[in-house]
Amino acid sequence: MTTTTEITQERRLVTAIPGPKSTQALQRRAEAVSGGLGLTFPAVIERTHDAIMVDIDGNQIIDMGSGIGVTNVGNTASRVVENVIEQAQAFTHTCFTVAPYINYIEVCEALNRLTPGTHKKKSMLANSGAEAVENAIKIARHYTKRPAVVVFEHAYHGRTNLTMALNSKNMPYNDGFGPFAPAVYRMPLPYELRWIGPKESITEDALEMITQKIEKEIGAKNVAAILIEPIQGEGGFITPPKGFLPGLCEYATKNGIVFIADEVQTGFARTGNMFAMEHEGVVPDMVTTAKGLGGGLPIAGVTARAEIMDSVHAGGLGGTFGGNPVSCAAALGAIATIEEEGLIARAQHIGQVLGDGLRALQAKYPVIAEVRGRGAMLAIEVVIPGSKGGIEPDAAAVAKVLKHCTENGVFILSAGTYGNVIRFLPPLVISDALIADALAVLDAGFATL
Ligand code: PLZ
Repeated sequence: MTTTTEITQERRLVTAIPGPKSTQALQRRAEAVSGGLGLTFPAVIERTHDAIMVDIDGNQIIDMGSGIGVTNVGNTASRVVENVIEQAQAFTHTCFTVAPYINYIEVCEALNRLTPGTHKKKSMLANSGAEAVENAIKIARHYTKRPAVVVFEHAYHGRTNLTMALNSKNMPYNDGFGPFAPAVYRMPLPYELRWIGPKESITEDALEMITQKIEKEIGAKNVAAILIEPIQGEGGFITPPKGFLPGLCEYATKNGIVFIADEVQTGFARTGNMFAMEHEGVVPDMVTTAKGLGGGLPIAGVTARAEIMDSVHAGGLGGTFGGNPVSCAAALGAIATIEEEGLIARAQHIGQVLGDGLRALQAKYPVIAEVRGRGAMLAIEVVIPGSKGGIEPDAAAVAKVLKHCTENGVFILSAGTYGNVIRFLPPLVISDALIADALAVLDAGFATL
């Protein structure tokens, strides 16, 4: 078998998608795997490198999703792979709270250094984004001795019981899985395209509405945490208007509320900064990370002001696998790749190249109402032109365009509360040529509508 680094960075179809081998494997999947799991791309993957995935039929597929914003450093990035092999040969597990090891400490040091703010920080590690968010809320409640948590419309935070309570979308995440955890309050989000009030004063009006609701419906002194994604991921890359995140952070600080940034999808160079809160100079009290941190291996982090993290008694936080040494080795490889390969600048470059391409499509196809996002986290929202307000969501059109992309070997994800958003999360090492090729396929997809 060829090594992954020998995979040429080009799209190449040798069968239909799915090909015969994938079709057979997907039949086995249907027999063996729970029907509760979704399927976005119907091809079974065998090898990957940088921005190309190769399926078991030998098709080379352009990766515009990075496993939902995980392989920011590229698929099978060399520093990640080498670190994983070396660590697996040394040892694979002790449980950090039983017998510690150095790379867990090094990942915490890196998170403390890289997350926004120069104050004294401390971290803990977990296995998934949802687990990081659960821990963040546990810690914020313990520190403030307050119960309430404030979240936002269109938010997504995970699939565990507490994080389902934080989600804003019923189908498919929450439906039939309740009852959910209490003391969660959902606030309006300034979603510019769909905001009913005047757009000129959206930031001020949204902040006024939210702070009033907090005061009247909960009481600020009962709020442990305000939790927000700086750009909403599953919600459709909704990017709050300028001044909103700083205003919210300021309100939290004034009221002794822990301001938590869920940077699970936005973190690790994705948006053209190491963390998305940096775009407006916001310094959250606490940051949750996962996805891009591990460069493909499961790991998550909670990083916060030292006094918040240390407010918990010893033994109050933990878990068997959290910060597994192999995942920590991968994380150190991913972080080194971001810093040594200049991937923050690459994300900004992708934002320009891909953004220009998407804006050109918007000019050509009136169904594209908006191009939004930052850096290499961009999305387009698809609507029915001439519908009520001109913004009626068109999820069927998105499904049709993405079907075309799939059949032509380009993997692209949808998103959005209304399922009408196409989101782009390419590995940050993707070449301009592959971006251009993916855009051409997308263009042809829109032409089929
Ligand atoms: N917070 C902001 O984006 C995960 C979900 C995929 P886990 N988003 C992808 C799916 O269908 O389950 C996410 C996120 C933000 C938290 C999470 C949860 O991260 O690692 O999936 O638990």
